[in-house]
Amino acid sequence: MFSRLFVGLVCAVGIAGSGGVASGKDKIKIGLAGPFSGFAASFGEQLWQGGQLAVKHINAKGGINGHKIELIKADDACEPKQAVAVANKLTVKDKVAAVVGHFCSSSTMPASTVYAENNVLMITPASTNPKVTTRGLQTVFRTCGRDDQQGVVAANFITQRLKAKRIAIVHDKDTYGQGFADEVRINLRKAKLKEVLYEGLTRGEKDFSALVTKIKSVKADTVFFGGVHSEAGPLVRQMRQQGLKAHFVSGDGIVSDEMVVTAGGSKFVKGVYMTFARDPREQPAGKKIVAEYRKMGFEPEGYTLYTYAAVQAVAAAMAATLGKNSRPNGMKMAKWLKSNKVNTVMGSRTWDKNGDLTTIDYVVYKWTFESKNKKYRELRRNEL
Ligand code: ABU
Repeated sequence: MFSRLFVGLVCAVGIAGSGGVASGKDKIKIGLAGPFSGFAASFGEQLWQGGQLAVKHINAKGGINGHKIELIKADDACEPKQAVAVANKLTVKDKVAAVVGHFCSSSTMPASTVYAENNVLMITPASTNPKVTTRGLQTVFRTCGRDDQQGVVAANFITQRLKAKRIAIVHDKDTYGQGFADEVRINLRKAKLKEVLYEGLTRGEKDFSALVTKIKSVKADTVFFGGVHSEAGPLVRQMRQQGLKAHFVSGDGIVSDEMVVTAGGSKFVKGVYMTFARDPREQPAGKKIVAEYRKMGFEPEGYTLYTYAAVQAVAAAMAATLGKNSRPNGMKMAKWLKSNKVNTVMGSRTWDKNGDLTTIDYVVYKWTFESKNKKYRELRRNEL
């Protein structure tokens, strides 16, 4: 409602596009929205570090068509209502030209409606629920993959490599966690593996002993968990403490060092499998930037480089579509991104008509703790 009123106001004063630069040397404001507090704050830090360094590098080269970028940090705490409030603030008060974020699919979806209504381009680096990009919002993009793609890889791994016979599926009842678990379930069933347990836990709970007892009682040889580290860590620790040796498989919701912290130590996480796209830290395009992060004392794990890439995509689309003395226009930028490639820190990227990447590169990782910068690595062929 609030955002619709704003659209009306914008039209009434005759501004053609979204907020942001008008002329001269005005700064271009870009929102960086994510969970900077709460259970997913470690992911928020990945997003912030990714966005900040990208902006620093772009500004050092003169900015976008001569305009420097100002990054506006906005904390949604992965709470959908707070995410909508953040989206309204970024569009109405801050008048950002584009948004990089959010992190949680359950926040990204309602926030993206606000951005679309206000003609503001939004690129999420990390929200993987398919519905983020399949609701017909033209200005919504992502630099990560989707859980229907990730679900196929996880299910194939569980059936073909682990050769699981008795799978327990656990999820956190969240848009991402349950959605991903359901994609895995669909693909396991296609492979004729019906789960022996399908159970939702409550986010924020720390005592999973009753759930572990249940998993033991159904004699699961493998547990798939759809959710994030805040519950995955305690769950795997309590499984091991109760003597349950079943394989533990999860996804990109645990690609944070916080997985080790929440589990209570590497001995509980060692051997955990997870699906995630191919590690951009290993790609030639990002080598120098990865080295720069490490020099700063920050390991660009998880979604850091995805956020850097999202800022690069915003900058490229804006540079190509921003006329002299005009304002950034979400629809124009979106159209440009759907028909051009962007060279990013992760390599060259292109997007389809929904705003999804045309590259699908999910693989399986194992937490092996081989070195300080390599706590998890891609599984080799035929390796378990
Ligand atoms: N994709 C990992 C967790 C973020 C989300 O999609 O909710």
